Formats: sequence, structure tokens, C-alpha cells
Amino acid sequence: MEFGKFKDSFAESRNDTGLSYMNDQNDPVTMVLGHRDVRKCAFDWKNFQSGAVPGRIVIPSEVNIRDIRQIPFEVDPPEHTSYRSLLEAWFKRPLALDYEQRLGVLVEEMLSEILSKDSFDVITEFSLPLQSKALTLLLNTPMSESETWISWGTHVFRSDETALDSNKASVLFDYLDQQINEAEKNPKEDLYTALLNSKVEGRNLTKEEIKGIMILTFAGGRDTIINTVTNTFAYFAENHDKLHFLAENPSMISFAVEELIRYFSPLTQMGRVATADTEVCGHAVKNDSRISLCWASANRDDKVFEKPNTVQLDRKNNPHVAFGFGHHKCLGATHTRQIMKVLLHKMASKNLNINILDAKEKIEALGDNQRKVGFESLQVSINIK
Ligand code: EMZ
Repeated sequence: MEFGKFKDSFAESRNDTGLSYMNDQNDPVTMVLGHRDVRKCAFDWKNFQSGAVPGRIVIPSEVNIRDIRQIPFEVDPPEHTSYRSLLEAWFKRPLALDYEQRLGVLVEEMLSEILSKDSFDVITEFSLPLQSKALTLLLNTPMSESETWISWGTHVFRSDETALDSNKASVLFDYLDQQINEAEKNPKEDLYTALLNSKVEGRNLTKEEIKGIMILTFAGGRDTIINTVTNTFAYFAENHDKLHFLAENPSMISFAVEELIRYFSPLTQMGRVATADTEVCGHAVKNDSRISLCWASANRDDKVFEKPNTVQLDRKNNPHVAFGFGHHKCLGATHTRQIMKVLLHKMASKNLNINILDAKEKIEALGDNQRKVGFESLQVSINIK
């Protein structure tokens, strides 16, 4: 099996019409596939809005499990601009040297733990705990909080039983209410407190807005980071020479981070809702219907990427859209890039030898297409070569 391979599911449709279609809970989606078209539509927030009914731009749609708006990603300009600028500085903190060092300590500890095991599941024993522990750095909360978050599993809105689980969603919502109230009573140095002290357009943020920001922080960077880290293990298991290349050429690690994120594209797509009758790729799009910006497809567009299906860890020209494009570009991208950078440094310097023992791939059904986005489970053994 080629577990380290992530195929392009969209080439035919992309070259043919530039579009693909899927039904999602009776709210169909016209998927935009080409790099140029994806960027064009992402830019055109007037015709293709994010500020529709909360949950509707997410695919699968979350309208049935939440009515609270995630901020800033479900808001359009000009309101979007004010929220975004109030959050930018906080989400750039991962660039600070001490943040990177703390991530380094965390990754080192977690790698020694898995190195002491005969075999382990990458998701439950590494990627999920790493994502949750690293999130305590982003929020500036005690590391012990991560135990609660780990217990929620890979996705905060999806469970093994149901694709959209409203009981699970309320666990997160109740937790956030409690955390925001606690920060109000006892201000700390954390993100909740920073938000309680922030102003937007001259007024304090409401608790509802703070909750919307926190939901996005918890939900948006969860399965995406977990899949990226897990897929990295699968990839290097089958491409050990590439890890050796990074050990020999550590200056290539920043390029490698971008290339792996392009190749994995952990978020397949993000929706938009048309605000008027319009068209995409010569195809009519009706007012109030959905399109999606298919990042995963755009990232394999051979009009932009040479040999798009080959991982070139030293790829220099890499305008991938795995973190989105335009004003909604992922806020958590800096944090994610730092996690990946630290992880690749450690994996390469230890020259980890990874063996896949058993794997179950996670496949998304997307109308006529299917796409491997990560793994349900990935059992491996590792040692230092
Ligand atoms: C939403 C989304 C954001 C959504 C950038 O992506 O991530 C999904 O995993 C969540 O379910 O609610 O936060």
C-alpha cells in the first residue's frame, strides 16, 4: 500500500469544466477547482459571501448544529477587517523565540515518549495530544487544560457515531461559556482575558463574539493540524531518504513545511454563498446557492505547480492556497507553520525510521470524487536510524 501518497482527485474535472458538484444535506455545492478561479472567487466577497447563516459556508454544513457565528471567518468586510486586526498580533505570537523554544521542548518530550513504545497509534498518541498541548501555548493557558481537549477527540463537531454531533458541540460551547466567565472574574494573561479587554469599533466585544472567536480557534485548527502531523508520519515512513535530505539540508525545512502542507491540503474546501445571480467558469450560479473554493484541487493545478503530484521538499515557488487566500487567510497559519517546522527539525535530526504496521485511511466523499484527507488510525513503530 502507498499510505504516504495523497492523490489528486480533481484533475479530470479541473481540466474539463473547472468545476465539480456535490450534494451536502440538500444544499448543493458547486466546487471551484482551478487555482486562478479559486483565488478570484475568494477575493470576490461581494458576490460570494462568508457572512451567510452561521455554519453554511462549512462543508459539511453545520447549520443544524450551531447558530453561533464563528469570527472572523463567517464575517465579511468591512466588519471583518476590524475583528481581524484586533486578532492579528495575538496570532503572530508563535513567531517569538520563546514560543518556538517551548514548542521545541513539547515536541522533544512527545517524541521521547513515543520512542519508548514498541508501537503506537500516531493520531491518539501523538498528533491529537500535540495539537491540544500546542494550543495551550496559543491561548496562553495552563498545559493541564489540554487533558480536557484531548478527551474530545479529533473533531469538536463530529464523532464516531455521527458526522454532525450537536451534543458534542454543546460540550465545547458550555466549556467556552465557563472559561469566558472565569476569565471575567479572575483576569489572566490568556486569550480569553485579552479578548475581554479588547475593543472593536470603540466598544467592548460581547461574550457572544468572544465565544465565536474561541469556537473558531478550537474547531478550525484541530482536525487540520492533526491530519497534517499524522500525514507527515505516513509520508516519511515511505520516504525515509527525504527525511535524511532535511537532516543534511536544514535550511530547506521552511520550504518543506509549505510543500507538505500544499501536498496534504488538510482542509479540502471552504464554501461561500452567492449574494446575486452570477456565474463561475461560464456556469450560472443562482443567488443564495453555494460554491466552494477547493483548496485541495487548486494546489494540484499544473498551470501553477510544476509536477504538482510530486513532493519536492525544496520547492521554492509555492503559491499554495492550503491556508486559504485573501482576507480570510488562516489566522492559525503562523502557529501551524511553527509546529511543523519544529517537528521536521526534530524528526530529521533524530533521523527517525518509521514503519507503518496498520492504517485506516480517512476518505471524504465529494460527489463524484473521493479524497483521502488523512487517517482514521495509523499504527506505527519507530526507531532512530
Ligand atoms: C470551522 C472550520 C474552519 C468549522 C478553517 O476551518 O473548521 C472545521 O473543522 C469546523 O468544523 O466549524 O471552524
